[in-house]
Amino acid sequence: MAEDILLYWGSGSPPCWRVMIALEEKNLHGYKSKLLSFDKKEHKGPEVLALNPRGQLPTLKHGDIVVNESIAACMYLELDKGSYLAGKSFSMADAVCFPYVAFLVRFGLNTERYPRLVEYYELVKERPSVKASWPPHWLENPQNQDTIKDL
Ligand SMILES: N[C@@H](CCC(=O)N[C@@H](CS)C(=O)NCC(=O)O)C(=O)O
Repeated sequence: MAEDILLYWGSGSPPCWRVMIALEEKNLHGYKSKLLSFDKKEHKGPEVLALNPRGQLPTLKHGDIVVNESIAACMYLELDKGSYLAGKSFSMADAVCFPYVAFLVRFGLNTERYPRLVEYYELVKERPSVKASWPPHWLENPQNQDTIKDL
């Protein structure tokens, strides 16, 4: 897997750094990387803009999959099937983060573009604690919206 990963990053950027820590912790030492200069505005060059229209770093590319948000990149590196945010067991991290994941799905997250996130969503939404607290008006109207479908 490591050799299929390409990370565009900038020195001293906390979002970049967290992805690099995650890559090391996952023993993906052989990953490819491109260090770009913020001073020279290299993050606004065509190579990055083609992958990340916001022209921000980090940008993580794994094969055809591009992950631009650093926390999403960390999650991408973490999420095996059946994995919660902090490993094989449900933890407070899931309680803190899941409502926002569900919010994204509710408002039309492009499920084809974010398959790992959807796997996580499907896993957690079945938990009794989550079912017991599901927003009542979502139950009344289960139809998801398409506000962010192009994201
Ligand atoms: N929410 C993004 C933030 C990324 C971000 O703000 N990166 C900064 C460097 S720390 C950047 O590329 N700034 C240049 C710009 O916004 O033009 C993430 O976590 O990946």
